[in-house]
Amino acid sequence: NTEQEQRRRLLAVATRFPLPSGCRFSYGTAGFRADGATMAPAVCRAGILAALRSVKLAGAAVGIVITASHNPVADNGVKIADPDGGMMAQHWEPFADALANAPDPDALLHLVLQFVKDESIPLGGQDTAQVLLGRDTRPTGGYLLDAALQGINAIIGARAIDMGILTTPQLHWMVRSKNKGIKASESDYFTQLIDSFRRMLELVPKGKGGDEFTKKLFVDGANGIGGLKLEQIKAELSDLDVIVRNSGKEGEGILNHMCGADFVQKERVTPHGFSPEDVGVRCASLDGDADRLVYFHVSSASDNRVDLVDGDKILSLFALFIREQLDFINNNGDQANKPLPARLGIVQTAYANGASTQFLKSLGLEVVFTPTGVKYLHRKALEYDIGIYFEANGHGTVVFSEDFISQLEAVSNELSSHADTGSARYHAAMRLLAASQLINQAVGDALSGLLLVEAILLYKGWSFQNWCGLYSDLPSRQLKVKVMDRSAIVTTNAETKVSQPTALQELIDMETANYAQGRCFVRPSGTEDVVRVYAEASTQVEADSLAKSVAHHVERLLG
Ligand code: G16
Repeated sequence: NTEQEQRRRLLAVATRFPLPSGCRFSYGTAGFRADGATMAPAVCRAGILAALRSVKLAGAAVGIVITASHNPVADNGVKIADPDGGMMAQHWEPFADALANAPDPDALLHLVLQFVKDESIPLGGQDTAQVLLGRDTRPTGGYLLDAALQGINAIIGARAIDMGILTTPQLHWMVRSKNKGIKASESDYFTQLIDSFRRMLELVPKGKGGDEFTKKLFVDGANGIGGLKLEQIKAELSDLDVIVRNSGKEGEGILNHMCGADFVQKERVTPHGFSPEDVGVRCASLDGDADRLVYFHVSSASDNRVDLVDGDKILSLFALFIREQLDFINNNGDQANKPLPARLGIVQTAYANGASTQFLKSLGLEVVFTPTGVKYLHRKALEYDIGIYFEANGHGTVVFSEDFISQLEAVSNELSSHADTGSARYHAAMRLLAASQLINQAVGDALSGLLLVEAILLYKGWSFQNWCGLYSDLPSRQLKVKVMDRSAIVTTNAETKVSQPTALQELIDMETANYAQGRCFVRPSGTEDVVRVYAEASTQVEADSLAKSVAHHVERLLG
């Protein structure tokens, strides 16, 4: 019977993908991640989990991406997307952890059956689940995709749909679109991006003064999937002259090695393939699965340092633009027009440069903090009519509430019915509608983020320097420390304080007190086996020294 068949399938797949002895997987900041060669059991079980999640949610599409994002090429991992395109709901994480670590087939079967009972998941039906799959360009991707497929197929009634080699945000977008009943292929994704980008450009006021914008843009593709996808569409972006380096093509270099958003943001030097000769050109950098975006400029012709525009400054640009459009809509001097009240919220993490937070607050914006991880920021941003979130490392997006979008549509319809399509109010409403189409509302997306940045710079007539000069970052330093067991560090207060070991926070406070504008925190990474140390101070030498002394304390206390 069906129940027996279900048990048989689960036991069979668990037998095919045994957990190696001594192996322990942990659901971290963005799913499971480790050496790609060891990942098959965790990925197979993520397949089981995704299928169960889809059954639980009445067959809504769920997503799996095989990627280790910014990590080195030998690593791999798995990210799971919920039906709204966001990260998997956090209350399923303990089950994900337990399932990945079930020591033998019987334990796995018992765990699944118990969970299915507790969550009232109706197993055994036909066509009860669908899971969309994507993977990045890592060499272990194909083999891990097969493990995921076997996991999904272990659940009766589950259908796996392989969407191919994609950026992570493409797959999240596809899951969201499919569940909204919108066409969800890769070409639909590109069409939406290109069309809304063009609409943004059509709305740039003619003859706007101070035009410092230049068409040329160099993009560091991290030798990953983002560069390859950008190559596919760049011919359609005729207002830009895009040149992709580290594009991921054969022979260009190794994924994320000396290149990519993580490298540029942490090291503040030019990525591989860029040189001092690039002075004066606007440059952008993506990470390996294209869910992070930073910009940079080669500082001088004599060395390889860069001026960085990180996630905080991308956020600031988006916030300025959106606030300006809201002002056009609301302060139009015509009493007949009803205002459009919108709660605009900014979400950051402890890594946000202190100068960025001060800048945003000086604009009168509401700024809130969450722990590191898109899963926390995204959820917080959804509490607003317009929520803008970014991590300093370049992960972020803008989310618009459905209610606010309907109100914008009502404003634009009303104005066009009065033949008022030349007004600033109309143009502002249309710009926000185009931006809501351009930006990927499922998750941070380097490609859609890049196009929104370019459209806003063009609209403002801004050069890289205009943008970079919005405020000056406080000098900062980030270090990684290898310890025996990073889980020994427990943090609180959006990761700004260590609650365990208590001695560590006392030492951090003591060190920080020695520096003007000093700020420092430590936290265990959820994607790498390291503890991260972040320090800020009024000079670079001081930020370096604060980070170094705190890193020593971490090493000494945790071995
Ligand atoms: C993932 C998460 C991000 C997070 C980053 C680093 O990014 O999606 O939200 O900032 O990990 O996390 P941690 O400091 O815990 O290692 P990605 O680009 O690696 O998928």
